[in-house]
Amino acid sequence: MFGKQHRTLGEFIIANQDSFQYSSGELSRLLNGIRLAAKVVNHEVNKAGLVDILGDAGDTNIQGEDQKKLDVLANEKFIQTLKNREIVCGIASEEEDDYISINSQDEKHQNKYIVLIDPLDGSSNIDVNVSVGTIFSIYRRVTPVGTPVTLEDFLQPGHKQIAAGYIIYGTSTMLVYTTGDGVNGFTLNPALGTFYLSHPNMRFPENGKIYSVNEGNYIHFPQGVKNYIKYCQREEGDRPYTSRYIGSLVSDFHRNMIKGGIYMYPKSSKASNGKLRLLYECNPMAFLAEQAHGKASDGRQRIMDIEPTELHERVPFFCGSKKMVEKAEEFMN
Ligand code: AHM
Ligand code: MG
Repeated sequence: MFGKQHRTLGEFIIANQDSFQYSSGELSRLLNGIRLAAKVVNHEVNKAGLVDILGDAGDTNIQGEDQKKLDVLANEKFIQTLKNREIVCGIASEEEDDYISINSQDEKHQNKYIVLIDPLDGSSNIDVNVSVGTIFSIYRRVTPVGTPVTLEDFLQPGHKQIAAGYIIYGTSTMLVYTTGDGVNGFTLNPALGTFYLSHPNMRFPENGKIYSVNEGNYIHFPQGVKNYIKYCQREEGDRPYTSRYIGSLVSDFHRNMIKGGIYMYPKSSKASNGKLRLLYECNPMAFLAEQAHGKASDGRQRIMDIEPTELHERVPFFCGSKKMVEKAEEFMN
């Protein structure tokens, strides 16, 4: 059913923990926490259509519980699960204005890991039954263990990530992640509640034929981006390319990684840094892209080399098959 390999995510995490440079088993526990939260959120996402008959956000459902918007709910589930594990010292989320500092049980701030998440990305797609995703990024703290976390722990460049991944709630639910040793994808068997290794060693084709961008913003794009889009559409060689845009970063990225393609969210005359957030959208996707032999850039430099200055900072984002991103960069420079 899931190809030749029947290894579960849990087994895979344990089997690979020794290859990880800080092989304390803590990262494994953290990834297991994410695996659990993914299953809980998957359950909620799959019920989404029922919200219409059980009541809207803000209403009370038939069990007398307050209905919550799914992105709020996903945020709570991830935070709860990560807090309970005694591994994470700080969490930043798209849903929270400020970062959350977590005291370990003994209040001695012994936990070492920082997690940044976008609990439910592409959430405008939920109401119309289109795939959404969760994105996560993991770092070691830089301030000393034994002290509370500070903003400095969160503002690390992407190349310092020790793990990153996403969950895609699509026609099937998948968890795809990297710890810096390639990218592996696991598909959830909903009947058993178990993720199985279904996509070992995922790689972007070096070149592709899909471009993904919100072309409704075309007139606001910089000239270089407009020229690149025209290049994608020109009848020449292996072009025109196919345009595919779901409006859900995780889904567009996932398709492009499998089929070959480029995702773009450029800056525009309306948004000087584009829309996507560096710390919990672009950096984790960039880490995955590079580990999958693809590339991620802001048009000029490597995403993972950007020194962050703010928790919710935005950057232009070009990500996907290496040759396509390089070509787009040529047009922009
Ligand atoms: P969100 O975090 O508010 O969901 O926004 C991020 C999403 C991405 O998943 C998607 O690629 C992009 O926004 C779509 O934006 P637009 O509708 O402007 O094309
Ligand atoms: Mg988002």
